[in-house]
Amino acid sequence: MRARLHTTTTLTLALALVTLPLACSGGASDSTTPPPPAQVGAVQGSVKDTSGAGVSAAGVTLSATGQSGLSASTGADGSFSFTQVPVGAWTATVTPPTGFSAGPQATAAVAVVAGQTATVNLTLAQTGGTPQSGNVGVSVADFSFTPASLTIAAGSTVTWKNDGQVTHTATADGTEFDSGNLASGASFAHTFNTKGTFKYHCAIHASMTGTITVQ
Ligand SMILES: [Cu+2]
Repeated sequence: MRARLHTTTTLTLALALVTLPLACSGGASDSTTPPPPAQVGAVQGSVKDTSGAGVSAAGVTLSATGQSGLSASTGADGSFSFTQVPVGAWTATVTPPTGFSAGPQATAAVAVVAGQTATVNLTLAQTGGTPQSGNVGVSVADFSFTPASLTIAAGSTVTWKNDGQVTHTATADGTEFDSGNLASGASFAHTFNTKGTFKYHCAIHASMTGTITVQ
């Protein structure tokens, strides 16, 4: 008798547990609400080179699944803007003009919200031409170096700055340099006096690699 009572109680409890989530999920349907009218927002931003200078006359496109693409061109200061962009998840991509190459920051995701202006900043790496000299910056992000490939004149100093949120390093594959751990916001400089190609990586994230070519 005692055993039977126990079984019944357990069964009731189990049923209550099964029924509870069903009761909670009921009534969530809002099929009576009419669909909202098409809504739009705006996107603005800039295209810069790795020294922070604006890149003019660069083509920027916005694309999103199920939407027609939008395109614009950067002004003299590298800025661009889009208006009347349908709400949704868009991807902004810059096509590098002559003298520039697309780095990991040539594409960025941008969420467009009704009535609001989203900002997206893109970065291109300089290519060819004379090697950079003096103080040259490399941005360390989560999880890439920009520019990943850099050509400098012998005697130039490269400064890596951790613009990401997590700790990274700039560590030569050889023995030329090693920043040690760079916390978010920290930087490390190394002067390259010897010509050659120096590959490096992040000692924490093996997929982060870069190359410094000294001419
Ligand atoms: Cu890293």
